[in-house]
Amino acid sequence: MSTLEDDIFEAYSGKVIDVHDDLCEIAYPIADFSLDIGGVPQILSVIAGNLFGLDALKAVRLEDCVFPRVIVKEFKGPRFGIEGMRSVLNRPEKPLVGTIVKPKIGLTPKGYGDYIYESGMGGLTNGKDDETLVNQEFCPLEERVVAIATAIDRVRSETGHRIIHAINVSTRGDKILEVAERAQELGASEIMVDVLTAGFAAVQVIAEDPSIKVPIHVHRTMHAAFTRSKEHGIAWSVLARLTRMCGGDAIHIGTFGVGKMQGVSLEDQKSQMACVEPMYGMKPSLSVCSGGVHPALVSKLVEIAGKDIQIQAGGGVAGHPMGVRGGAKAMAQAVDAASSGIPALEYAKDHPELRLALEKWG
Ligand code: CAP
Ligand code: MG
Repeated sequence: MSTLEDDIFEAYSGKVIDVHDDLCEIAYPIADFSLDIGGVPQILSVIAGNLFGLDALKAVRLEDCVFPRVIVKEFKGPRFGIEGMRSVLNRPEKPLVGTIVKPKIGLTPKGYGDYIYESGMGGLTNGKDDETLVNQEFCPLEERVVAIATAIDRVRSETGHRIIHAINVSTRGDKILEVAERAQELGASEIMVDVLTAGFAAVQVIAEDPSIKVPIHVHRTMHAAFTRSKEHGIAWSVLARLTRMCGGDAIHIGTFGVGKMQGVSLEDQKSQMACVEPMYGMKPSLSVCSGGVHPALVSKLVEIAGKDIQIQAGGGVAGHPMGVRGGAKAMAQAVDAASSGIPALEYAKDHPELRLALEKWG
């Protein structure tokens, strides 16, 4: 005869569904989750909580997770997603191509605005703050937003070309929405959140607030503390999927081992899938490939990841022998070549900026 404790255990405990080699599949009853008050923090406490510290386990890694409709429908997901970002930028097919403003910290708002102006004139579609920059004295957020918005307007009025820039608003939870609203009011065309340091709720509160009308770019600074070890931790695909559910329009997924950051192609492919896989009608997020990228790596990235990505280069733009505009042109040319299936070396014959970039980095 089963006791009350047995019944509770049966109803609420996770069940091992399958074990193959050292991989174990576990299913949790839906009753374990508290979605209205709780959400992602509570989901993570169930599926990725104390087990990482259990004395009895030498190491354990959460490799992947699948959520049923009943959980997914509690989340709104991205408002723009891939199609929405493409439509904002009037760029229907080619990969988006962006920069991270370097030096990553230290530029004044004026220097920053000039950088974005040059990037836009060179043909980039996206700029973003570095994760380390928010509201330092040398580059206050409000002044920076205005300088960047002015630069973006100048590019648009002089050439018709569109570029947006993500302003990093990562801060304490009770202030982040206010900061995002203020940034938008002053002209921010995209908002950036560092999801692991600011929290999933930080992305969600901005994405779901009706006053915010611009896309959200999600950086993953600190992720390697969870993801780098293949023995212990959490795969980025799990956290990327949750970020998409919380409303991230563009999410960093790595460079498939091509750039400077430690990365494994298969892991990054899983993360890209988490951004785009069918999810009960939820919009797909745009995968952002960043970290040590330069024009010579673009064709490889497009070959692996396809065109529905945002390719970014910070040093790979600023380090160009012809300066930021030359670097921006070289990146944009590399993306044009890759999108048309033309080898970069051949395309470079008629494009001096790309030629110089390939000479430097190729
Ligand atoms: C890239 C970057 C990003 C990395 C992080 C940087 O700059 O802005 O933080 O992309 O990696 O500061 O390093 P560079 P990931 O283009 O100059 O390398 O996207 O994998 O989280
Ligand atoms: Mg950075």
